[in-house]
Order: sequence, then C-alpha cells, then structure tokens
Amino acid sequence: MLKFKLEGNHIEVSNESKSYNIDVITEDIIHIFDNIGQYEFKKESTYKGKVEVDQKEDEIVIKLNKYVIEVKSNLFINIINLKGEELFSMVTPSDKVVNKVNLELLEAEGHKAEKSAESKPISFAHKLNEDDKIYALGERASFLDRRYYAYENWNTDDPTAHNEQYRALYKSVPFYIVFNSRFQYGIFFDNHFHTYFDLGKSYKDELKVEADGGNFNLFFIGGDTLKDIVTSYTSITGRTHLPQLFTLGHQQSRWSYMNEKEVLELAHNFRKYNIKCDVIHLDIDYMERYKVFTTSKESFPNFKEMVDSLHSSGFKVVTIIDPGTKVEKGYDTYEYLVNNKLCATLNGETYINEVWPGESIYPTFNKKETRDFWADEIKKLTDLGVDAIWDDMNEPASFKGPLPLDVDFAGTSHKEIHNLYGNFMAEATYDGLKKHTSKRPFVITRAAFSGTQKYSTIWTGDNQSLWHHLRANLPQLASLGLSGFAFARSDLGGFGGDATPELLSRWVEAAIVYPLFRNHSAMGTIRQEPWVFDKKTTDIYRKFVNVRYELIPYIYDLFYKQTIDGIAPIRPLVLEYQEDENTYKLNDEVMLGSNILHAPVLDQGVDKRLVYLPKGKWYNYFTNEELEGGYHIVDAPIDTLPLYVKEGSILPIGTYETHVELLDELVLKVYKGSSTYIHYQDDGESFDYEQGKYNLYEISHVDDDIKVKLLHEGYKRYKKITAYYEGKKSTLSYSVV
Ligand code: MIG
Repeated sequence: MLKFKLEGNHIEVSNESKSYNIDVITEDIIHIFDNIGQYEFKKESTYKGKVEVDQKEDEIVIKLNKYVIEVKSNLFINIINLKGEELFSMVTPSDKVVNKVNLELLEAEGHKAEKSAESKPISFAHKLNEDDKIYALGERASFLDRRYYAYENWNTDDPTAHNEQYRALYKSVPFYIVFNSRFQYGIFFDNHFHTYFDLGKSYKDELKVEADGGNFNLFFIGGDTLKDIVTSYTSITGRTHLPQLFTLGHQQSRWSYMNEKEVLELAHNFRKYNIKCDVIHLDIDYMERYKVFTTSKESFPNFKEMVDSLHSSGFKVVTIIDPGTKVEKGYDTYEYLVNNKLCATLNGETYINEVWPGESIYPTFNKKETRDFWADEIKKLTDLGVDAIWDDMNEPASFKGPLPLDVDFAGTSHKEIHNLYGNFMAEATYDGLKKHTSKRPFVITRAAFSGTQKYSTIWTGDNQSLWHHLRANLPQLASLGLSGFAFARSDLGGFGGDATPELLSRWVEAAIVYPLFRNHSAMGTIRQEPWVFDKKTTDIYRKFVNVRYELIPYIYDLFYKQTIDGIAPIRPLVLEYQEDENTYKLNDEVMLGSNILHAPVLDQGVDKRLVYLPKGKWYNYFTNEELEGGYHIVDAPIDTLPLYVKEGSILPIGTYETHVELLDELVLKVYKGSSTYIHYQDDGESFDYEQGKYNLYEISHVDDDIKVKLLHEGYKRYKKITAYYEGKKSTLSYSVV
C-alpha cells in the first residue's frame, strides 16, 4: 500500500518494502533519497511555492510550482513539467543481454568481454527520448555528447593513452545533463561508491545507473536553460573561489627539473626568449628521496634562495606533493601519522603499499585531525616561499596492486572512501595554504569528486603528445566546466610521448583558452619548452602566449562571474546557443565566456578549417575581418588561430610585460554593435574582496559611443581607461555612481 507523509517541503513516500524522502529544495531542485550518509551533500530548502499531494489508488501525485511528481506503487518516480512533458521517468532496468559470441575464443585472444549482468545493491534506470543528448559526467577523454557510451566512477590512474572508451579516469562526478531541443534536466546521483553509468549503450532508450554500495540519493535539477542547471548543480556542490591573478598566466613544468641550476636557467630562458611566464612547477625530484614535505639537500641545497630569486624575476613556484608517505624511522611526517593513527590500516595494522618513495602509508584525509596535521605540514613548504601546491597520485595510486576494498580509513572502508580520497587531500591542502599564506589557495589536484572545485583546480592527468588528445581537450574541458570544474586544464603539449614542432604549435594555440595554461611533459620524452625545437616554433609559441596574456583580464572577469553563477569560462557552444542545433555535438570549437569563439586547428598538416559561427556577426580577433553566422572555410596556416569575437563585445585587454602584474590602465577593445559588460578589479590575491574591497565597472556602448560607470568602489581605481573601437583609439565618457 502506498503511503505518504507531508511536512512543509518534505514528503515521505513508502510502500510495503521501502520509503523515499522527497525534499523540494528550490523551484528547480528536488532531492530524492532513501538515506543520507556522512559524506553526502545536504542543501536547505528555500522553496516557497506550492506542495499539493494527492493520493490516488496506485499513485501519489505531488504538484509543485514547476513540476508534477508521480510516485508509482513500486516507488518509481516520474517528473513532468508544466507543458506535460515527461522528463525523468523511472523504468525497470533491463537486464544486460550477454553477447552470444564465443567468450572463450575472445579471451584466448586477449580481448575483454562482458560476461554477466551482476546485479548491484543500488540501481535505477530512466527513459531516454530518441533525441536526448547527455552532457557533463565529469572527466572523460571523450566527446560532448556521452549518449551510447558507458562510464564508471572509480578514480583511476591509468597512464596508457586515454580515449573515449575508457570507463574511468582520475575524477568522479556523478552528475549528468539530459538535453534535447525541448527541455533539459540534470541528475546528480550523490553516491561516492564505485558507480556505473550506462548512457543508452546497452539499451538505447534507457539510462541505467548502478552503485556498489551507499544510498539511493539523487538530486533532480530542472531549469529553463542548460545554464540554469549548471548554476543549480554548483549551488549544491560549490563553486571555485576567485583565483589569484597569477594563476591565469602561462606556467611551465616538466617531470622533473632536476636541480636548482636547471630551474634558474629555465626561468632565465623565458625572459631571454621573451616568452611571458608566471609559474614554474617542481615535480617529485625536488624532494629528498620522494619524501613528502622535504627538499633534496643534494640537488636543491639552497631551496629558499632559489625560490627568492624566482620571485624577484616575477615567477611563482608550485611544488608537487603525493599522499603516499615514506615508511622510514625518524622521518617526522611518517612518525607523526603512524603514532597518532592518522593513516589507513588493514586488520588493525598500518597498511603499507608502494609509491615513489618505496614502502608508503596513506593518510586518512577523510578525518579532520589528519587534514589539520597535513595543513600544518604545508607550512614546511610555504616557509620556503612555495606559492602553491600540486596534489598528485591521490586516487590513491599504488604500485603494488590496488588497495584492497577493506583497507580502513578512520572507520570508513576504502570501498566507500576511494572516490573521495583526492577530494579530502585537496581540502587539507587548501586549508594549509589558506592558513600559512593568507592568500587565495592555488591547489591543483588529479583525483577529485563532485565539489572538489571548492578547494582546488584540476588537470586531466597523464595525457600524451597525440593529435587525438589535442582534439579531445576541448570537449573534455568544456564538459568538466558543465560538471562544476571551472578551473581545469590538460597538459599543453602532452605529458607522455613525444611532441613535434607542429603539434606543440597547434597545442599552444588551442590552450590559450584553457582556464589553467601549463606546459608539462614526462621524464624520458622529448623536451617541450617553447624554445627547444626551432625559431619558427618559438615565435609561434611566443605569439600565442601573448594572446593569452591579452585575454587574462577577461578570463578573470569570467572567474568573478563564475563565483555568482557557477558557469565556467570555457564552454561548449550549446551552453550559449542551445536553440541552435548545429551546436549540440560541436566538439572542435568552444566559447570563452559569451564573447569569444575559439576554433583552433586540431589536425596535422591542415592549413584550412571549417568553422561554424552561430547567427550574428563575428570579428576575427587578429584582423577584425567581419564574418556572418554560418559555416566558413577559413585559412589557418601553422601560425594562425581562428578566434572570433561576437559583435558588440567589449573585451578588457591585458597589457603585461613579462608576467601578470596589477595594471594602472584599463584597456578596452570595443566591437561594432552594442552591449553592456561588467569588469571586475581587485588586488588579485587576497580575500579582501569578501569585505567589498573591489571595483565593478559597467561599460556600455552603441558602436563608438562608449560609457564607463563605476558601479561599486572598494579598491583603488585605474588611473586611466582607454578604449579602442574597430582598432582605433576612441573617446569615452567615465562616471562614478
Ligand atoms: O607516476 O610526479 O600525472 O603529472 O609529472 C607518475 C611525476 C607520477 C603523475 C602525474 C604527472 C607527474 C608524475 N606523476
């Protein structure tokens, strides 16, 4: 017998065997769950609309302002919008048909085949319409539309060359958006166990989700646009805080710069070749035998002096750290973790596996005391002047086989905590940087879960110097943006494998819109610093790094806006033009904010490409040439990037010399047409903006009639504002309100 209980915005529905809670959180967010665990998201209801519950013979009907929820006698749920369209509609998951091929034969040849449909403790399925596309779902080396693929969330360090068939990579984001030209909705399945998403692969009209444990706990997120859904999703899981300005600059890394001399020479070369650069990353070899929170006495004897010298030439320094802590008597980090029981155990004994330092233990970051200790250890690095921290290997990775599922992390099994491990390490690192530098923490993490965007930026791990990885980057980063990760990158040039001059050139062109802009490569591969190939490649590299620096004030504005609406700087075109069907599966172009369309060349030997421009007029960023919306074949020889600005745009332009600095002058590029633009200015590093210490300028124009108004004043103003209209200096009016 179906029953319900209604209390305010909370409805409990039950039948003979189970019950679900339905919490109406906002007009568009409905939380449906059997239980909530300690690591799951909670969001207070702010809903003020109607909740009418009607009990019928075999269903309960809940009427809300924007949706009708039907609960069937088996507790299947249908969510219907006001137009009567069925959005989320649960069905009995179909059983996987075992392929009738000869499994033994396949396996003898080393092929993998799925044998059985083992049933999972948690599972649900819902209907898909023929034209539904599926976006988001976190980090995949794949395309924008994930329909007809199957993926898993189980944070995985796999250094082989990722492709769209890879089930699991380093991060887990159990959030996807179902979209068609009539409506869209998001499902955030807040379950951090190993989860499985069959996005219409086994059954084309059915999306099936399963989990190895945990709760049936999901947020249904409706919305009038795709953007609304991302805004709501990030209102549950959190948004990226404003970054320090320097983090938007060009960054150089390699595994590894082996000693002080090499690092200082590297820095010197950037200035010598006149290639702007803000950050140098130190990979694992700066440590003493890979012991976290140490520096090598032999190769980096004057670590602090080296950092001071880098600072004085305008570089910031990032050091990598790994969770695996070396087993070594007398090593203080190890001793403290073990003596205070702040590391994982198995059957009551400290659990040991192997990573870079050899035998290592795994801190229990899910425990507050461990995070506090880790945060204090960070001081050993910040005392040496280190500006930011890069968290690697926190899936967690292990060399001697995977950690058994029953390894105990402070009372939580590895099976449960695995996908959250990187998240908690990032939180500890964030806390440490915040405490010991009082600046906005710049953390980079490889493993993450939904919500890690609050603490850390991310990168997509070990890609390779492959054209198909260059191509994968745009949909990969745009999808991470839809998944809440506004501040992401892929290694420019490719990490594994050997870059070629042409690949590096095309990669730097593509990467100028990556929120995080870092060149990185692996030990044993050909070097890929900007000057290693030839003059032509160096010149191209310099040219596009310069373009990036011009875009930095605009990207910073996008990050400011992102703190309010959760929309990432890098976007698939469909996010801006969802009424335009040509954008639904567009994988080789992205938008940077709403104003810039980026269509880099992503193939070898190509000097023309097909560019799609949505309706309206567009201006070539470099030549100002005007193009109408539609398909164009454009010339794009090796030193050319098809980059377009939307008509009417206003862009604040960076005029930096060798690295990011605070500017006294605001330079604006104004394009034919009309619009209003908000520009944000602050000190670029502290949390003072939270106390209102920032300026907001509202710039509006009709063609070359340009007006600037100071909307909010809390920081020292620009000394000068200059505007260029159609490439020529223009007059403007400036007022303070
Ligand atoms: O097992 O620290 O993804 O960026 O350079 C390799 C060395 C460990 C993996 C990271 C990569 C980094 C490398 N690390």
